[in-house]
Amino acid sequence: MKLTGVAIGWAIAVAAATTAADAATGINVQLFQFRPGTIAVNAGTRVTWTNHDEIEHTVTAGVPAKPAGGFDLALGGQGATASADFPTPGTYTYFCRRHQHMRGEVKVN
Ligand SMILES: [Cu+2]
Repeated sequence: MKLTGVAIGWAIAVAAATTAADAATGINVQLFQFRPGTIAVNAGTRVTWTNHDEIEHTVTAGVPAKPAGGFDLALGGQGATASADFPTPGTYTYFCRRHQHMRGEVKVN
């Protein structure tokens, strides 16, 4: 009984640590929005998008009139994830090719 309690406590601690890491470098795609819309990370960070919608989205560098070509990630449905590395400081705008009102920004320091 006591051992079970210890195991559960450990599992919760690991889950909390994982959530904190994801909050710093993760973006949720939900209800046709990138959340948060702007994220600030340090150079060299890998940013991961997670799709919570049942339909497909993309994470495409640039703006609809002028795709930047740096990345074009498919988020194939609910639960799909995709990542991009940001080695160079700058401001990187992105959008969804399927729903061009969906916009986001990664600020790399
Ligand atoms: Cu979309």
